[in-house]
Amino acid sequence: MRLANATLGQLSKEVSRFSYDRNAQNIGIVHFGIGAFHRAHQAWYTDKAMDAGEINWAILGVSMRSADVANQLVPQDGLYTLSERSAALNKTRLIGAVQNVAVAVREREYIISTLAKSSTHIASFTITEKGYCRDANGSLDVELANSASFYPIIAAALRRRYEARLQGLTLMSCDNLAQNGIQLEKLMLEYLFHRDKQLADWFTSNCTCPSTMVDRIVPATTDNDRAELAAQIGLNDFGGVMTEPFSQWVIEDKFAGPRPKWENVGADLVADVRPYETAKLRMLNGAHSFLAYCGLNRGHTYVHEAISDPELRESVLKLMTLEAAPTIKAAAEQNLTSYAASLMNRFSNPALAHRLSQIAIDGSQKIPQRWLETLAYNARNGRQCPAILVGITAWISHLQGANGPVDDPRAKELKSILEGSTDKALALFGFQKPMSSNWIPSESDRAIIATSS
Ligand code: NAI
Ligand code: CS2
Repeated sequence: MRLANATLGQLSKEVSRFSYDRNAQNIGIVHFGIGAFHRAHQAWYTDKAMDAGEINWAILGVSMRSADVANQLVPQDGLYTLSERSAALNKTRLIGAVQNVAVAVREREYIISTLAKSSTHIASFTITEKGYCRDANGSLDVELANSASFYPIIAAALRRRYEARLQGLTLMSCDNLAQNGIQLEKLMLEYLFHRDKQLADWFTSNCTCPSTMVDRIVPATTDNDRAELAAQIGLNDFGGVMTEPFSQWVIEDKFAGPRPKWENVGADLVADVRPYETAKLRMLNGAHSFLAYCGLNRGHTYVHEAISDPELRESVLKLMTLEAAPTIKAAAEQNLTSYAASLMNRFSNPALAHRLSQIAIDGSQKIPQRWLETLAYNARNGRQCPAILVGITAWISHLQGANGPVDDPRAKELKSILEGSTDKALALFGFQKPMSSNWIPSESDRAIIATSS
């Protein structure tokens, strides 16, 4: 039997559940990219906020590329479960925050009209780094944006809100981009200048794009996960997500209108997100990408396997503490040494089957903010980054097919450039610094490189 409103009586009593009345909740948020992460992070916070008394913050999820998640959740009345897993924990909660899921290619008008309602205040995004349609210089690729992106949908909804003299929208990126709100605002304005100049001024004065730092490790759910989950909860849940106990959400407090009181359920509303996002992107995500490319090259499948490889472990610690941490202007309450130690523990979680191949996807969209910012900062200060250089070597062998087909929007471009020249490849990202001229790999670097080439 499948999880749905009608079968909740069969759901195991071990599964914790919300107590608010879903039928009394209007949609207040339209979320683009309703993948695993949104369901395990923002929707989880919003579910808790509604359980704490917030009203009219139900979520309409939008899938831009396929009907998969709609097929998972719509027959389940939007219901799914979230399982927090570690060596000592397996805790499952029923989530009711997602009211419906729409597929952009066939429900465009429904999505636009929902965004244009006075009761909708926030459009949020987890559409992957490539979903923002940026070119190599970080500007909008207008042709790509006009093809199958969220930009035309948002522009059409903003036009209706403008003509109806409604309040503007808050556009909130929850993707792993540096200064994600600033980038989204810049790109949205570039689109409006092309598409609807008059609206550009209204957008600037009436809409906001807060930056966020989002952190929760959420591997793609596998069929095996779903089978284990069914046995555990007593129903089939095709939309279930698996994650770690840890979660963090730091949000710039800059909203065009109302928002849920996420601060009452564990999120942090701050004036400046930068210290948190820089630490997270350069330390956690920088280490993740290192483990992905070097771990795959050394025959590992999962993060927890790669982090227990002594040579990789040593290099990851160096990358986080000696290369990334010195580039971060930490906030008073941040302790980057204990942050690195906590990351090592999180990476070691044996209950999360986090595939290195999932992290290896879209490296061209990830490496700039995860490694190149660190590299450039240290190069300006006369310091080397041997661990990152080892990572780049492994990434290059990945791009040349060492681990099978390469899933990256710029795979062809990079592969054609890769005649063994690291600098040429990095120049693609506008990264011109000479970086490997006098680098002498250490013994353990050489060991890792040997398995990477
Ligand atoms: P997912 O694969 O489950 O979902 C990706 C979503 O993005 C899907 O809805 C897909 O349709 C959409 N998408 C993919 N390419 C797109 C494009 N070119 N244009 C528009 N939409 C597109 O992945 P997941 O786990 O939900 O992660 C999504 C994003 O969330 C990541 O790329 C990252 O930026 C962020 N994130 C993920 C975390 C995780 O551990 N999974 C943790 C922190 C952030
Ligand atoms: C991972 C991230 O797939 C990847 O690129 O590095 O999704 C990572 O799991 C999250 O940023 C953790 O918060």
